[in-house]
Amino acid sequence: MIIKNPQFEISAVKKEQYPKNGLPEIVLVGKSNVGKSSFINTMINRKKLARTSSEPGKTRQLNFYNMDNIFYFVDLPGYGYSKMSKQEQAKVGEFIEYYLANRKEICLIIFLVDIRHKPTSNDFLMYDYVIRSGLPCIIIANKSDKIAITKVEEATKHIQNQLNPIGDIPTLPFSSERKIYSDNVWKIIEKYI
Ligand SMILES: Nc1nc2c(ncn2[C@@H]2O[C@H](COP(=O)(O)OP(=O)(O)O)[C@@H](O)[C@H]2O)c(=O)[nH]1
Ligand SMILES: [Mg+2]
Repeated sequence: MIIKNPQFEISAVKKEQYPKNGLPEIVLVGKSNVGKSSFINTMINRKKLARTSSEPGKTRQLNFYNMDNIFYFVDLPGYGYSKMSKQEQAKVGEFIEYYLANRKEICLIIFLVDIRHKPTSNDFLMYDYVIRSGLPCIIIANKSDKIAITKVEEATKHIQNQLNPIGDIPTLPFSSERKIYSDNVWKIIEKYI
């Protein structure tokens, strides 16, 4: 899919501000710095439509990016930000859980982890919320440019084995530096919209 006119629509801090047009939403979930904003930019070939700096203060902010009035990418606050207090982190977790459980427009959750590392305890916790929400989900093993290209398939499989040993959740490599992975992700996204 080629998005012609991607637009940042709103940073919503309360649910009254969420879009009311009923377009399907594809939600990016992952810890701070894993590459959620970069993922959006790479998928639409823009350098900085989605802001890639983490703003740990804005724990309840959802950024809605309108993709040609076909769907939204929704950039969620990252969890596990090291400078956040335990209390703040718990609040982010609750907020994300509430949004996932109640927002009818969500058609797919894109769960990002770092291909180089074992998922963190926060990753496992958040993955659990995602699965319990019952919503369709895919796992993205991001930053795959950081490992040798010949290791990517094996490392992706390894991430899947850790999070989803049954193997029923599609798990794909991705990199904001290497464009080659976007097409496969687009194919999946198109199916869910
Ligand atoms: N090498 C590499 N760096 C990445 C990739 N994706 C994101 N980054 C970098 O990781 C940092 C955090 O990215 P960002 O998109 O802001 O993460 P977010 O907090 O999850 O939204 C930035 O410095 C990005 O340039 C990737 O696929 N490969
Ligand atoms: Mg971000």
